[in-house]
Amino acid sequence: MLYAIKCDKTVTFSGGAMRLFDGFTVVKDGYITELTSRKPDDVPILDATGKTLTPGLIDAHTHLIHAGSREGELGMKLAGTPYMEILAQGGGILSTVAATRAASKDALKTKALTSLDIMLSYGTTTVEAKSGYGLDLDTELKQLEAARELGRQQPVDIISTYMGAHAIPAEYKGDRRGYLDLMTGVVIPAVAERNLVEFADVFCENGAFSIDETREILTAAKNLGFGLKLHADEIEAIGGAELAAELGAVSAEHLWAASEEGMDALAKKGVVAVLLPGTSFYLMAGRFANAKEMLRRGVKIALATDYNPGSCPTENMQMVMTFAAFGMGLSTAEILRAMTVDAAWAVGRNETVGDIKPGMKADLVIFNAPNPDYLIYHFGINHADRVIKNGVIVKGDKNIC
Ligand code: IZC
Ligand code: ZN
Repeated sequence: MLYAIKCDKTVTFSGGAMRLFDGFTVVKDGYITELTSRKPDDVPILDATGKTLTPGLIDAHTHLIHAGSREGELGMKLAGTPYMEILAQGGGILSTVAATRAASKDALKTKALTSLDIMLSYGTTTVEAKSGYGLDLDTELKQLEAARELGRQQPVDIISTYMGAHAIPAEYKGDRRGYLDLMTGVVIPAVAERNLVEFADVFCENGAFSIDETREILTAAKNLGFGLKLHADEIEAIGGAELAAELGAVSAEHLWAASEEGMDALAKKGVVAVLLPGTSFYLMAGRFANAKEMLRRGVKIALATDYNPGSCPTENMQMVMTFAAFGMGLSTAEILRAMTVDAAWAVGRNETVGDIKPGMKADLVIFNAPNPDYLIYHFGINHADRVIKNGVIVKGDKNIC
């Protein structure tokens, strides 16, 4: 299939800074082949004049596959019970673990498919998905198989991450050593053998996994060829960012509490900081990751939803744009970069997606917005008019004339 999209506000990052190109983006057989200001001859035109064309959004941090929901904890949250306290009482993550263990693979897929459809409708074309609601071997494999099957069944690309180190399961309460041995000795090798994931992640936080435990788990995963990610310095600065740099992780995620030394370590090692301002909002944290300071220190940042049933139940990347602007003070250009070209680095897809330039996959969003600022300015609604995945219009009017 060959066509060209005509748009006067085409967001590209070729050459570094965000640029608005006025012209035609030529799409052939799922790829972008050319950006040209001259109308190509004999090619159908998709007219997006007066709208904004961006790369498909990349949501680099989600807990997509799970069962159940946690609105039952809303009252406790609003009364001020901290997130980690709800977990310590056996709720939080552990309540989603119970629901996910009880669910069939088909039930997990059906629920996640609804979320993927919502994501796509808001402009997300690539998503990272973490396991970690099974914790035991069978349920972790069930979650990861569900992700793999869904990746083949619907348009959004799914990049899988093993995150068994999300919480200590009830059956290992009082036996942390036993659970670490299960992960490193049984589950991680089984996941590797089935080639189910690209990355491993650990919830490295007081009340979850310590720095030394995180190092042990991620080293076992690294030895079996996994790329590394860490939930780091979300609530307390315990050195998660520094550990991400030490281990050569692809990304460190959350980072509200990251120290300046931690930020410098990320910059030095080229570890992408994946920031989740929706979670700051939803946990009523009263603070956001210091994105401006990270950028000043040369850290590459990505912005993602953290979609999960506890600390950020939303699939909507456009809402995250709003939180990033009004919570972190990021500019429109910084936000769009962090959801496209730099988010692609966080999931190891920088060669294929995240920018509008020849050779990239034609993953694109046409926003019903006269300019990029408008996306952030007029908040809380869905601006996506058409979503294109591998050159195919998957949301919105499918006609090209
Ligand atoms: O289910 O609460 N932070 N893990 C670490 C989460 C949030 C997901 C959840
Ligand atoms: Zn998370």
